[in-house]
Amino acid sequence: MKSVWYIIFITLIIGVLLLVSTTGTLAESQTFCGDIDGNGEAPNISDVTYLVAFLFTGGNPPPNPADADVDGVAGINVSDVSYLINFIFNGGAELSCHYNL
Ligand SMILES: [Ca+2]
Ligand SMILES: [Ca+2]
Repeated sequence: MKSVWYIIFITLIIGVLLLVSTTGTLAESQTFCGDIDGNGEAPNISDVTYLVAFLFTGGNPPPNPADADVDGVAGINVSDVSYLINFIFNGGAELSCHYNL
């Protein structure tokens, strides 16, 4: 559990750095479960960064909020961040978006 919080902390730092160094807008595209930043790419570190920024640093909301609710439990929170990190980097359980927000 401690390592999960470490990963979240590191991700938060990376997210802040990316937000500071990134400008521009996201292209409109069809999204899917885990495509939190809506760029049409498979869930990756940029989706984690986007979600962390939204939750903790006042970043933009996900284009399709249901795509960010990846843990199958209603609501977007740190559990979704943890679930997404586990899926991407640790071969965790499949994403389970909750489309009834
Ligand atoms: Ca994406
Ligand atoms: Ca959730």
